[in-house]
Amino acid sequence: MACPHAVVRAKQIAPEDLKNAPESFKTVKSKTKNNRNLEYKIQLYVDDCTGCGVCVETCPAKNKALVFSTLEEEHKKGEAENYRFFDALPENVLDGAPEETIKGAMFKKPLFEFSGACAGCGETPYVRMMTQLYGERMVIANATGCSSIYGGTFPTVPYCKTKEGRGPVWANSLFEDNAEYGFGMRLAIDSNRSMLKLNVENLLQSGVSDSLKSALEKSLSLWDKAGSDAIQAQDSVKAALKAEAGKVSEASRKSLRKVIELQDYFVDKSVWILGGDGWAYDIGFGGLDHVVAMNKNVNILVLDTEVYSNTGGQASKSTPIGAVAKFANAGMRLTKKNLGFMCMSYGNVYVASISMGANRAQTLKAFQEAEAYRGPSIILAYAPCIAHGIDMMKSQTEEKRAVDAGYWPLYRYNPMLAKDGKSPFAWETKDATASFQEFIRSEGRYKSLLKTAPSEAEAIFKLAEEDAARRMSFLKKLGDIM
Ligand SMILES: Cc1ncc(C[n+]2csc(CCOP(=O)(O)OP(=O)(O)O)c2C)c(N)n1
Ligand code: SF4
Ligand code: SF4
Repeated sequence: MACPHAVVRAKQIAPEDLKNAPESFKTVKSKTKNNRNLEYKIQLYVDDCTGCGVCVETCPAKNKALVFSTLEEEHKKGEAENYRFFDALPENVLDGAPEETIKGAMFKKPLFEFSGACAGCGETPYVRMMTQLYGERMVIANATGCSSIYGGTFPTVPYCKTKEGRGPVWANSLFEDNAEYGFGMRLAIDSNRSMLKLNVENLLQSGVSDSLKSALEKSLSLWDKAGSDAIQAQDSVKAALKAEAGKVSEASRKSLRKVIELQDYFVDKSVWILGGDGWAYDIGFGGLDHVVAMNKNVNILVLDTEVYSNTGGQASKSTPIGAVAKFANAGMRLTKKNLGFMCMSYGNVYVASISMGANRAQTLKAFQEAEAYRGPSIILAYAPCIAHGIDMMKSQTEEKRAVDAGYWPLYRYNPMLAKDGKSPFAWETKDATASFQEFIRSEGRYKSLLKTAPSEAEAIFKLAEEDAARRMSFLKKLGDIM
């Protein structure tokens, strides 16, 4: 889950699929409850490993399961043949490991792989995970920033597809209008789906073959579902539509043509609007605010590095007090904007603040709830970056340190719970177990204040701690008042 470059993959494998495995391809018995005697394998795609070391550092075992090795050594051991064999094996074998669990989600093929992000990037594990969950039917509007550069620097594109040809649809618009861009995609999908439904109803009325009729009726009965049943039903409709061509009456021909044109819309798309804090908190904020207030089903993922990373680390309204950034050379002096609260104040917006390395289960839950909520959702994801002046091998453990030190909050606000008479706000941040001062002073972006504003540094560090405590205590109280 932690590898920023999707190099570490896990699969369950049916024993019969191992018949032609290379000799060096080792597996162990899968521990899931399955009745196919499945084997389990973690494979590294060694040729695409950046050597960032995040996996080594993140491994929770006392005796680390992973150790550094050279590419030459791994080639000698046959790992190139191994990953090629692994890649060709059936994907998404989820027996005994439902997609809702971390294990199940990680058995799914990442549909974002080997991007050009910096080694150890804190943003990309979130993007990869999002594609494992929804990539087969997702549409992405990407704000300009690191995520658009590693997301699509032509001619390479890290977004990929399954063997069936399904994968994310991705596009990048301007920095200043990305939320609106994704909103437009939502409106277009909604319009295409209503047009499709209308034409299916016309077709059923004017008469079609029994096989097409039953396939269409099945898909209509799953209209609001997006799971594998709905995808299979859509595939059956597509096959039946192909067989129907040339057979239908004159009266049905126009509707049939329209249904064929829109046949990929039986299953709803999952719309994701991505970008950094420079986009979401600053330059694209007006549009983002407008879009969440429109109450349409869009998901927004803010990759929060607390600076404009792609242009070299300028301060944004997400930069906290004391952090040194461009345009805040002597340390940021104003508090970090509370974007989560601003969105929560509407009451109809799903909001989550997450940090993968601190709580993987909460991260997964936030993605799942955001996607399941049929209104606007926003996830604020803490993302360490080279601009923070840290050892990027520690990007995931730094996410945990930030939460342990009371620097970054974990919470979820789910409007659905309020509808059921429950409290919509879940405060998931434990009281700090580590020193705030130690945490910030270990990062270059704060430490450098001792050089850029030596006479004020100590006072500003104190202010930074007080301000973080104030923000935490404000958020913590929301459970009682929201
Ligand atoms: C209106 C506008 N202003 C400035 C830029 C230049 N620009 C491109 S990416 C970027 C930084 C993006 O920062 P952020 O949104 O925080 O994303 P990150 O790179 O941190 O992922 C800037 C300033 C632009 N493309 N458009
Ligand atoms: S070293 Fe980095 S890129 Fe290579 S497998 Fe580990 S986490 Fe992934
Ligand atoms: S600059 Fe930061 S956010 Fe951008 S790719 Fe590098 S580590 Fe990731």
